[in-house]
Amino acid sequence: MTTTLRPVPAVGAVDPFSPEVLGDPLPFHAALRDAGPVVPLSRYDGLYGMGRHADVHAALVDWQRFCSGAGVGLSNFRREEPWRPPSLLLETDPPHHDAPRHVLAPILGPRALRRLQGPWFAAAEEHVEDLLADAGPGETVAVDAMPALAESFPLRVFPDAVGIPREGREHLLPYGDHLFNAFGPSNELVAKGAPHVAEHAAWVNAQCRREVLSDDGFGAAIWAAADRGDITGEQAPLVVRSLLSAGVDTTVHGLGAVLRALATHPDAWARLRHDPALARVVFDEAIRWESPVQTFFRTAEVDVPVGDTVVPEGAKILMFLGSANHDPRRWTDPDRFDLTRDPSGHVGFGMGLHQCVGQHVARLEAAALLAALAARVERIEVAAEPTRHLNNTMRAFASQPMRLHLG
Ligand code: HEM
Ligand code: OVM
Repeated sequence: MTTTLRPVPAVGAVDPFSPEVLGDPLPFHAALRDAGPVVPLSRYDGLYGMGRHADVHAALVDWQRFCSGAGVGLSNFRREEPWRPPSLLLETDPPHHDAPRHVLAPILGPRALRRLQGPWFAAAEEHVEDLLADAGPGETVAVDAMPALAESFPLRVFPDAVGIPREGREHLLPYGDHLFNAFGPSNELVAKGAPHVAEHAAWVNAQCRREVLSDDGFGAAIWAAADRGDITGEQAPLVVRSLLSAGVDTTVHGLGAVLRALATHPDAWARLRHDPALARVVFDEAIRWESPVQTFFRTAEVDVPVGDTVVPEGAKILMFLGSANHDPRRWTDPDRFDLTRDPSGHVGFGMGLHQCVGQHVARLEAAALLAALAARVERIEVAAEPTRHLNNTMRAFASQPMRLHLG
């Protein structure tokens, strides 16, 4: 038998979780896509990476061969102890995935969310009024859009909708930040969060108990499903935990993305102001463009041939969602934020069985906040370059100084 030793392309030797790549991922993504449909990433033992849209899409819908049950981070749960009990949604395969997904999907679906539309649009108006205080038409208000809008608005509406108490909500963002770091390798970003995880996790876990939750939120609806026998009483708190894990930081940086897009594309802001129904396309194109969730891993259930490579059974494969969303093989002028394109088919919310079950919640938050801003703000101007917050999984902002010109 002859074995062909193919040289690892140079890009394969780069650490995708280094501060350099996390801070500026597009050049790495381009090299990865050009190196082939699947590329060994030699910095991590036995790891492969996929960066082209067609291959990432195909792998995400092929849950039989690219499984999630061994974890969707670098760590293989079949060999290593997970840092927390695995998610019943994200980190499972059928048949275990089925019941939790069937329970959660209608609770977060468009029909159920209609109840929140009025209250969230009103909350967004109040939020923007508070921010603009008594500034009038023609005046300008300087804000850092991250704390003032992207963080504070989701934190104002989402925990209430889940039904958790006010006390202790400051644990939510650091818990999510650590969780999303922990999908990556145990580098300095993980080490920085480690001393405080236990505290944050203990608080988050305590909020998942039925006695703690209000009787009209997503949390109560999950417990009602346990009463009906659709999931067990042991599963219910872990399903609530999925909301508190996946529902906060993601929307913060999703809103950060859309605010960045609108501040740097005044024509898009003008179009949105004239046609508020554009909010949905604006948000989805911003999710494609920025891809706030950059990566998730899968594990090969069997030997999987991809191009002229065989990904061996048990190997981890890193799916570069952000790269797929910028693949010129799929998108025209992919790095451009462009409202005239149809962003559907982007993988910023994933694809297939695990596609984001909370995406309607994220879209409603964005629609509410953008409508409230559009009603008062004529022009958004970048006041200074944004600063990044590095995370092993998320493309995140620390700050976005802006000037809001009131109309
Ligand atoms: C799954 C992104 C908001 C809850 C996912 C996945 C992605 C994603 C990429 C797929 C993971 C995979 O395939 O392994 C995002 C982004 C968001 C967002 C970019 C905001 C802009 C939310 C919100 C919630 C949520 C608001 C909760 C209300 C979940 C859950 C899953 C998930 C529970 C796992 C679903 C499953 O495995 O069946 N999300 N998400 N997400 N998301 Fe989101
Ligand atoms: C979960 C979970 C956690 C993080 C992310 C996510 C993006 C889901 O605990 O189910 O989806």
